[in-house]
Amino acid sequence: MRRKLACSAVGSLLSLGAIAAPVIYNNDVVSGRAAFDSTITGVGGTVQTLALSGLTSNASSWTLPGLTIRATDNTDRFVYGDYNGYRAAGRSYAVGGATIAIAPAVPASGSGLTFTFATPVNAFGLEIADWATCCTSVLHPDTGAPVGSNLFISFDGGATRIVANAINADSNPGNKDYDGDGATDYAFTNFVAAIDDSRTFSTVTFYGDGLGEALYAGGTLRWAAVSTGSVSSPASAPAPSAIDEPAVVGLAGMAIGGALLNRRRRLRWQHGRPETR
Ligand SMILES: [Ca+2]
Ligand SMILES: [Ca+2]
Repeated sequence: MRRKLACSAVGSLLSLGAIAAPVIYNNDVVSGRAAFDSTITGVGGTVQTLALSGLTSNASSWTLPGLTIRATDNTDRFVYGDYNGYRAAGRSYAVGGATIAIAPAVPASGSGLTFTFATPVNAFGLEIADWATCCTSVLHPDTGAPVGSNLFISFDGGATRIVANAINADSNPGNKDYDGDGATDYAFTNFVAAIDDSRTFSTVTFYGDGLGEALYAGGTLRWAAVSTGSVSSPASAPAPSAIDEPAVVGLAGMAIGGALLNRRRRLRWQHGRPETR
């Protein structure tokens, strides 16, 4: 009996861990869009898309159908209508619309963009241009983020997810051999997204921390609101009736506490400080 309970507890712990994990995308734009859309429609969701166009350049906010975008630090931003002329040239790796300039500075979060939705969402993706052209050796002792040029998505100012890390140009998944000649084509376009189906959120912030790096974000935006747990929790998650609830709450607390402790430990090592416990 005791052994049976222990096995059941481990199963619950793993399931709870799966529920808590956000789903992250970092792909070239073509496969990224497809993967995101497939995930959303696969759980019965509807993908909303908006190809950015007609945005006023050197402005700090833009009101659009279904959402507003603003520069998080309220500074004016340049709008790049067709990054590198890829759309005009018919390139498959072109971002799908205009992009807004981001020049990562300290604090990095302020140099990004804030998206506020009329109807709350829990899945959000956007297209990036010119990421990882430089600044992939930047240290981040202030935040504990990995070395390099990182991209982040945060829902409602809560937990911030690193959706991409570049330590060189080849870290950008949009730099690949598109024409099949055996040599990488350095397109410097990619798609990043995050899904947090624990609940829904009204604002999403996006930013990068590659200090000195210029990048552009937007293109075709994608968003959705999926059912709670539908993406992160596999269909094999235990039925609620099969679980002793107080025990699960305790295990969830332990799992979260353990994860936080591990994260703290990792951050300490990244800061180069000794363990204190
Ligand atoms: Ca760049
Ligand atoms: Ca090539």
